Amino acid sequence: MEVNRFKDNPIITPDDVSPYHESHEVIGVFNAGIAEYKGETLMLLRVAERPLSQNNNIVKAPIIDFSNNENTLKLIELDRKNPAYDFSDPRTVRLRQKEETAFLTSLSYIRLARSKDGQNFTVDEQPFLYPEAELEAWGIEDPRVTQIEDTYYIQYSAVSEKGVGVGLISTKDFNSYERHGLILHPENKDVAIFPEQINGKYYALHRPVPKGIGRPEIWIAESDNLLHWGNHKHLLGLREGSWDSGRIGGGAVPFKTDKGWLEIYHAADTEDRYCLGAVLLDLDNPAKVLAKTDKPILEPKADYEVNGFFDQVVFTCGVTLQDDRIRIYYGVADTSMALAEISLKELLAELTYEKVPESGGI
Ligand code: MAN
Repeated sequence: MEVNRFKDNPIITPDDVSPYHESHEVIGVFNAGIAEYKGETLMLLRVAERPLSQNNNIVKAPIIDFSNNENTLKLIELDRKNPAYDFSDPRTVRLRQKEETAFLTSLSYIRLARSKDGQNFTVDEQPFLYPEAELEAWGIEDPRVTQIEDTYYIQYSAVSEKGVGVGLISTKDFNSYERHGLILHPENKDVAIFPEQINGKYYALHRPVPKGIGRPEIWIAESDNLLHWGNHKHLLGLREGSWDSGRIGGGAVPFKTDKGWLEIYHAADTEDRYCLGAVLLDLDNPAKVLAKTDKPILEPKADYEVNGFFDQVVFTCGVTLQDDRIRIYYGVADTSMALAEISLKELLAELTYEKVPESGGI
Protein backbone atom coordinates (compact mmCIF):
# COMPACT_ATOMS: atom_id res chain seq x y z
CA MET A 1 0.00 0.00 0.00
CA GLU A 2 1.22 3.47 -0.86
CA VAL A 3 -0.12 6.91 -0.16
CA ASN A 4 -1.43 9.26 -2.87
CA ARG A 5 0.92 12.14 -3.44
CA PHE A 6 -0.64 15.55 -4.02
CA LYS A 7 -0.31 16.51 -7.70
CA ASP A 8 1.14 19.96 -6.95
CA ASN A 9 3.93 18.67 -4.70
CA PRO A 10 6.10 20.09 -3.31
CA ILE A 11 3.69 22.55 -1.66
CA ILE A 12 6.35 24.90 -0.23
CA THR A 13 9.94 25.21 -1.41
CA PRO A 14 12.88 27.43 -0.33
CA ASP A 15 12.08 29.73 -3.29
CA ASP A 16 8.77 30.63 -1.62
CA VAL A 17 10.47 31.99 1.49
CA SER A 18 12.77 34.99 1.70
CA PRO A 19 15.63 34.86 4.21
CA TYR A 20 15.19 36.58 7.56
CA HIS A 21 18.93 37.11 7.98
CA GLU A 22 20.92 39.41 5.76
CA SER A 23 23.47 37.67 3.47
CA HIS A 24 21.84 34.28 4.01
CA GLU A 25 19.99 31.88 1.75
CA VAL A 26 17.03 29.70 2.67
CA ILE A 27 18.13 26.13 2.00
CA GLY A 28 15.21 24.32 3.61
CA VAL A 29 11.55 24.79 4.53
CA PHE A 30 10.70 21.37 5.87
CA ASN A 31 9.64 19.08 8.76
CA ALA A 32 6.69 21.31 9.70
CA GLY A 33 4.46 20.77 12.71
CA ILE A 34 0.74 20.98 11.91
CA ALA A 35 -2.09 22.66 13.81
CA GLU A 36 -5.73 23.35 13.02
CA TYR A 37 -6.66 26.76 14.34
CA LYS A 38 -9.74 28.91 13.65
CA GLY A 39 -10.68 27.05 10.48
CA GLU A 40 -7.15 27.21 9.04
CA THR A 41 -4.38 24.65 8.73
CA LEU A 42 -1.16 26.07 10.14
CA MET A 43 2.26 24.77 9.31
CA LEU A 44 5.04 25.50 11.77
CA LEU A 45 7.78 25.39 9.19
CA ARG A 46 11.37 24.62 10.05
CA VAL A 47 13.23 27.26 8.04
CA ALA A 48 16.96 26.59 7.66
CA GLU A 49 19.13 29.53 6.60
CA ARG A 50 22.73 29.26 5.52
CA PRO A 51 25.19 32.16 5.49
CA LEU A 52 26.38 33.05 1.99
CA SER A 53 30.09 32.57 1.52
CA GLN A 54 32.05 34.48 -1.13
CA ASN A 55 34.89 32.00 -0.87
CA ASN A 56 34.16 28.34 -1.73
CA ASN A 57 36.88 27.21 0.65
CA ILE A 58 35.23 28.87 3.63
CA VAL A 59 32.19 27.41 5.36
CA LYS A 60 30.37 29.76 7.71
CA ALA A 61 28.65 28.10 10.67
CA PRO A 62 25.84 30.21 12.21
CA ILE A 63 25.19 30.26 15.95
CA ILE A 64 23.33 32.63 18.25
CA ASP A 65 25.66 34.17 20.80
CA PHE A 66 23.96 34.79 24.17
CA SER A 67 26.96 36.23 25.99
CA ASN A 68 26.54 39.82 27.32
CA ASN A 69 22.82 39.12 27.70
CA GLU A 70 22.25 39.81 24.04
CA ASN A 71 21.39 37.39 21.31
CA THR A 72 23.40 38.11 18.22
CA LEU A 73 23.99 35.97 15.18
CA LYS A 74 27.62 34.96 14.97
CA LEU A 75 29.29 33.27 11.99
CA ILE A 76 32.20 30.91 12.65
CA GLU A 77 34.49 30.67 9.62
CA LEU A 78 35.94 27.25 8.87
CA ASP A 79 38.47 26.37 6.18
CA ARG A 80 37.45 23.40 4.03
CA LYS A 81 41.15 22.51 3.68
CA ASN A 82 41.57 22.13 7.44
CA PRO A 83 42.09 18.35 7.88
CA ALA A 84 40.73 18.45 11.44
CA TYR A 85 37.21 18.90 10.04
CA ASP A 86 34.99 16.64 7.95
CA PHE A 87 32.62 18.51 5.61
CA SER A 88 31.19 15.47 3.79
CA ASP A 89 27.69 15.68 5.38
CA PRO A 90 26.15 18.92 4.03
CA ARG A 91 24.24 19.40 7.31
CA THR A 92 27.19 19.41 9.68
CA VAL A 93 30.87 20.09 10.21
CA ARG A 94 32.39 17.21 12.12
CA LEU A 95 35.58 16.95 14.15
CA ARG A 96 37.40 14.01 12.58
CA GLN A 97 39.38 12.91 15.61
CA LYS A 98 36.56 13.03 18.16
CA GLU A 99 33.96 11.84 15.62
CA GLU A 100 31.52 14.47 16.83
CA THR A 101 29.55 17.33 15.33
CA ALA A 102 31.42 20.60 15.83
CA PHE A 103 28.89 22.87 14.08
CA LEU A 104 25.77 22.86 11.92
CA THR A 105 25.99 24.52 8.51
CA SER A 106 22.61 26.28 8.86
CA LEU A 107 20.46 27.81 11.57
CA SER A 108 16.84 26.68 11.87
CA TYR A 109 13.91 28.55 13.38
CA ILE A 110 10.12 28.34 12.96
CA ARG A 111 7.87 30.36 10.66
CA LEU A 112 4.12 30.02 10.30
CA ALA A 113 2.40 29.18 7.02
CA ARG A 114 -1.39 29.46 6.82
CA SER A 115 -3.98 27.85 4.58
CA LYS A 116 -7.76 27.75 4.25
CA ASP A 117 -7.83 24.54 2.18
CA GLY A 118 -4.84 22.71 3.63
CA GLN A 119 -3.11 22.77 0.24
CA ASN A 120 -2.24 26.37 -0.64
CA PHE A 121 -0.16 28.06 2.03
CA THR A 122 1.00 31.62 2.62
CA VAL A 123 4.20 31.94 4.64
CA ASP A 124 4.59 34.69 7.28
CA GLU A 125 7.42 37.18 6.69
CA GLN A 126 8.76 37.02 10.25
CA PRO A 127 9.87 34.10 12.43
CA PHE A 128 7.31 32.76 14.90
CA LEU A 129 9.81 30.96 17.16
CA TYR A 130 13.45 31.96 17.18
CA PRO A 131 16.27 30.82 19.52
CA GLU A 132 15.88 32.68 22.81
CA ALA A 133 17.97 30.53 25.14
CA GLU A 134 21.50 29.18 25.20
CA LEU A 135 20.27 25.62 24.80
CA GLU A 136 18.83 26.67 21.40
CA ALA A 137 21.91 28.55 20.19
CA TRP A 138 22.28 26.28 17.16
CA GLY A 139 18.60 26.34 16.27
CA ILE A 140 15.02 25.19 16.76
CA GLU A 141 14.00 22.21 14.64
CA ASP A 142 11.28 19.70 13.75
CA PRO A 143 8.30 20.94 15.83
CA ARG A 144 5.24 18.85 16.67
CA VAL A 145 2.05 20.59 17.79
CA THR A 146 -0.38 18.90 20.20
CA GLN A 147 -3.72 20.54 20.86
CA ILE A 148 -5.09 19.87 24.35
CA GLU A 149 -8.37 21.72 24.77
CA ASP A 150 -7.66 25.34 23.76
CA THR A 151 -3.89 25.18 24.25
CA TYR A 152 -1.37 24.17 21.60
CA TYR A 153 1.84 22.57 22.91
CA ILE A 154 4.83 22.85 20.61
CA GLN A 155 7.56 20.27 21.16
CA TYR A 156 10.79 20.86 19.25
CA SER A 157 14.45 19.97 19.01
CA ALA A 158 16.51 22.56 20.90
CA VAL A 159 20.01 22.37 19.45
CA SER A 160 23.20 23.76 20.98
CA GLU A 161 26.80 22.74 21.59
CA LYS A 162 25.44 20.85 24.63
CA GLY A 163 23.46 18.53 22.34
CA VAL A 164 19.94 18.12 21.00
CA GLY A 165 17.23 18.22 23.67
CA VAL A 166 13.47 18.74 23.60
CA GLY A 167 11.95 22.15 24.29
CA LEU A 168 8.29 22.92 25.05
CA ILE A 169 6.36 26.09 24.26
CA SER A 170 2.61 26.62 24.62
CA THR A 171 0.30 29.07 22.88
CA LYS A 172 -3.42 29.70 22.64
CA ASP A 173 -3.35 32.08 19.67
CA PHE A 174 -0.12 31.52 17.69
CA ASN A 175 0.89 35.03 18.59
CA SER A 176 1.96 35.17 22.23
CA TYR A 177 3.46 32.08 23.82
CA GLU A 178 4.89 30.71 27.02
CA ARG A 179 8.25 28.98 27.22
CA HIS A 180 8.54 25.93 29.48
CA GLY A 181 12.24 25.17 28.97
CA LEU A 182 13.75 21.78 28.15
CA ILE A 183 11.48 18.83 28.99
CA LEU A 184 14.00 16.15 27.95
CA HIS A 185 17.76 16.53 28.08
CA PRO A 186 20.23 15.60 25.28
CA GLU A 187 20.36 13.55 23.34
CA ASN A 188 16.71 13.19 22.61
CA LYS A 189 14.37 14.27 19.80
CA ASP A 190 11.20 13.30 17.94
CA VAL A 191 8.86 13.92 20.86
CA ALA A 192 5.14 13.61 20.09
CA ILE A 193 2.76 14.29 22.98
CA PHE A 194 -0.63 12.54 22.82
CA PRO A 195 -3.62 14.93 22.52
CA GLU A 196 -5.46 13.78 25.67
CA GLN A 197 -4.84 12.11 29.00
CA ILE A 198 -5.12 8.34 29.15
CA ASN A 199 -6.21 6.99 32.53
CA GLY A 200 -5.21 10.27 34.11
CA LYS A 201 -1.72 10.54 32.56
CA TYR A 202 -0.24 12.41 29.64
CA TYR A 203 1.89 10.31 27.29
CA ALA A 204 4.68 11.18 24.87
CA LEU A 205 6.76 9.29 22.36
CA HIS A 206 10.45 10.18 22.44
CA ARG A 207 13.70 9.06 20.90
CA PRO A 208 16.83 8.97 23.03
CA VAL A 209 20.15 8.38 21.29
CA PRO A 210 22.25 6.08 23.47
CA LYS A 211 25.96 6.43 22.81
CA GLY A 212 27.31 3.37 24.63
CA ILE A 213 24.84 0.52 24.82
CA GLY A 214 21.56 0.67 22.93
CA ARG A 215 20.21 2.22 19.73
CA PRO A 216 18.19 5.20 18.52
CA GLU A 217 14.69 3.76 18.97
CA ILE A 218 11.19 4.88 20.03
CA TRP A 219 10.36 5.14 23.74
CA ILE A 220 7.20 6.24 25.54
CA ALA A 221 6.91 8.15 28.83
CA GLU A 222 4.18 9.41 31.17
CA SER A 223 3.60 12.73 32.89
CA ASP A 224 1.14 14.43 35.24
CA ASN A 225 1.88 17.94 34.02
CA LEU A 226 3.52 17.74 30.53
CA LEU A 227 6.78 19.04 32.03
CA HIS A 228 8.20 16.13 34.05
CA TRP A 229 8.34 12.78 32.31
CA GLY A 230 8.86 9.35 33.86
CA ASN A 231 7.98 5.64 33.73
CA HIS A 232 9.94 5.41 30.46
CA LYS A 233 9.36 2.31 28.38
CA HIS A 234 10.92 1.05 25.19
CA LEU A 235 8.24 0.96 22.48
CA LEU A 236 9.52 0.14 19.01
CA GLY A 237 12.92 -1.09 17.86
CA LEU A 238 15.03 -1.40 14.73
CA ARG A 239 14.96 -4.40 12.40
CA GLU A 240 18.17 -5.59 10.84
CA GLY A 241 18.49 -5.59 7.07
CA SER A 242 15.24 -3.68 6.64
CA TRP A 243 14.05 -0.14 5.85
CA ASP A 244 14.04 0.48 9.62
CA SER A 245 17.53 -0.79 10.41
CA GLY A 246 19.33 2.49 11.21
CA ARG A 247 17.22 4.80 13.37
CA ILE A 248 13.56 5.11 14.17
CA GLY A 249 11.60 7.99 15.74
CA GLY A 250 8.13 9.33 16.41
CA GLY A 251 6.65 11.42 13.61
CA ALA A 252 3.19 12.97 13.67
CA VAL A 253 1.22 13.56 16.84
CA PRO A 254 -0.66 10.26 17.42
CA PHE A 255 -4.43 10.31 16.86
CA LYS A 256 -7.26 8.21 18.21
CA THR A 257 -9.14 5.64 16.12
CA ASP A 258 -11.62 3.05 17.34
CA LYS A 259 -8.89 0.39 16.94
CA GLY A 260 -6.21 2.23 18.90
CA TRP A 261 -3.83 5.19 18.77
CA LEU A 262 -2.39 5.54 15.29
CA GLU A 263 1.12 6.90 14.94
CA ILE A 264 2.87 7.70 11.66
CA TYR A 265 6.60 7.49 12.39
CA HIS A 266 9.86 7.65 10.46
CA ALA A 267 12.63 5.15 10.16
CA ALA A 268 15.91 5.19 8.25
CA ASP A 269 18.10 2.36 7.08
CA THR A 270 21.84 2.25 7.67
CA GLU A 271 22.31 4.34 4.49
CA ASP A 272 20.21 7.20 5.97
CA ARG A 273 17.26 6.63 3.63
CA TYR A 274 14.18 7.82 5.54
CA CYS A 275 10.71 6.26 5.08
CA LEU A 276 7.39 6.49 6.94
CA GLY A 277 5.55 3.64 8.65
CA ALA A 278 2.50 3.31 10.91
CA VAL A 279 2.03 1.70 14.30
CA LEU A 280 -1.15 1.09 16.29
CA LEU A 281 -1.00 1.43 20.08
CA ASP A 282 -3.48 0.21 22.68
CA LEU A 283 -6.15 2.82 23.50
CA ASP A 284 -5.92 2.25 27.27
CA ASN A 285 -2.21 1.56 27.44
CA PRO A 286 -0.27 3.24 24.60
CA ALA A 287 2.94 1.55 25.80
CA LYS A 288 1.54 -1.59 24.17
CA VAL A 289 2.08 -2.10 20.43
CA LEU A 290 -0.89 -3.80 18.77
CA ALA A 291 0.15 -3.78 15.14
CA LYS A 292 2.39 -2.08 12.62
CA THR A 293 3.06 -1.80 8.92
CA ASP A 294 5.60 -4.29 7.70
CA LYS A 295 6.58 -2.19 4.68
CA PRO A 296 6.81 1.61 4.51
CA ILE A 297 3.64 3.53 3.66
CA LEU A 298 5.76 6.22 2.06
CA GLU A 299 9.29 5.92 0.74
CA PRO A 300 11.40 8.42 -1.19
CA LYS A 301 10.60 7.89 -4.86
CA ALA A 302 9.45 11.20 -6.35
CA ASP A 303 12.26 13.42 -7.60
CA TYR A 304 11.62 16.03 -4.84
CA GLU A 305 11.92 13.28 -2.19
CA VAL A 306 15.05 11.74 -3.65
CA ASN A 307 17.08 14.85 -4.56
CA GLY A 308 17.65 17.84 -2.31
CA PHE A 309 19.86 19.24 0.42
CA PHE A 310 19.96 15.80 2.06
CA ASP A 311 18.79 13.13 -0.37
CA GLN A 312 16.25 10.36 0.16
CA VAL A 313 14.24 11.71 3.07
CA VAL A 314 10.52 11.71 3.82
CA PHE A 315 9.87 12.93 7.38
CA THR A 316 6.56 13.89 9.00
CA CYS A 317 5.82 15.99 12.07
CA GLY A 318 2.05 16.23 11.58
CA VAL A 319 -1.11 14.92 9.96
CA THR A 320 -4.74 16.02 9.82
CA LEU A 321 -7.74 13.73 9.82
CA GLN A 322 -11.07 14.37 8.10
CA ASP A 323 -13.50 11.44 8.14
CA ASP A 324 -11.58 8.63 6.46
CA ARG A 325 -8.86 10.82 4.95
CA ILE A 326 -5.46 11.20 6.62
CA ARG A 327 -3.45 14.07 5.20
CA ILE A 328 0.24 13.57 5.81
CA TYR A 329 2.35 16.74 5.68
CA TYR A 330 5.98 15.78 5.26
CA GLY A 331 9.40 17.24 4.71
CA VAL A 332 11.24 16.05 1.61
CA ALA A 333 15.01 15.74 1.21
CA ASP A 334 15.51 18.28 4.05
CA THR A 335 14.45 20.89 1.46
CA SER A 336 10.69 21.35 0.94
CA MET A 337 7.23 20.40 2.21
CA ALA A 338 4.97 17.90 0.48
CA LEU A 339 1.49 16.48 1.04
CA ALA A 340 0.07 12.98 0.63
CA GLU A 341 -3.23 11.35 1.50
CA ILE A 342 -4.17 7.89 2.66
CA SER A 343 -7.46 6.28 3.67
CA LEU A 344 -7.63 5.51 7.40
CA LYS A 345 -9.66 2.36 6.74
CA GLU A 346 -7.16 1.06 4.19
CA LEU A 347 -4.22 1.85 6.43
CA LEU A 348 -5.77 0.03 9.40
CA ALA A 349 -6.48 -2.96 7.16
CA GLU A 350 -2.83 -3.00 6.08
CA LEU A 351 -1.39 -3.35 9.61
CA THR A 352 0.17 -6.63 10.66
CA TYR A 353 -1.05 -7.83 14.07
CA GLU A 354 1.04 -10.96 14.45
CA LYS A 355 4.85 -11.15 14.71
CA VAL A 356 4.94 -7.96 16.81
CA PRO A 357 6.82 -8.68 20.03
CA GLU A 358 5.37 -7.32 23.29
CA SER A 359 7.15 -4.11 24.16
CA GLY A 360 9.73 -4.33 26.90
CA GLY A 361 10.33 -1.95 29.78
CA ILE A 362 11.12 -2.20 33.45
C1 MAN B 1 21.07 15.86 12.24
C2 MAN B 1 20.13 16.34 11.16
C3 MAN B 1 20.17 17.83 10.99
C4 MAN B 1 19.96 18.49 12.33
C5 MAN B 1 20.91 17.95 13.38
C6 MAN B 1 20.62 18.47 14.76
O1 MAN B 1 22.39 16.09 11.87
O2 MAN B 1 18.83 15.94 11.46
O3 MAN B 1 19.18 18.28 10.11
O4 MAN B 1 20.16 19.88 12.17
O5 MAN B 1 20.79 16.54 13.44
O6 MAN B 1 19.33 18.12 15.18
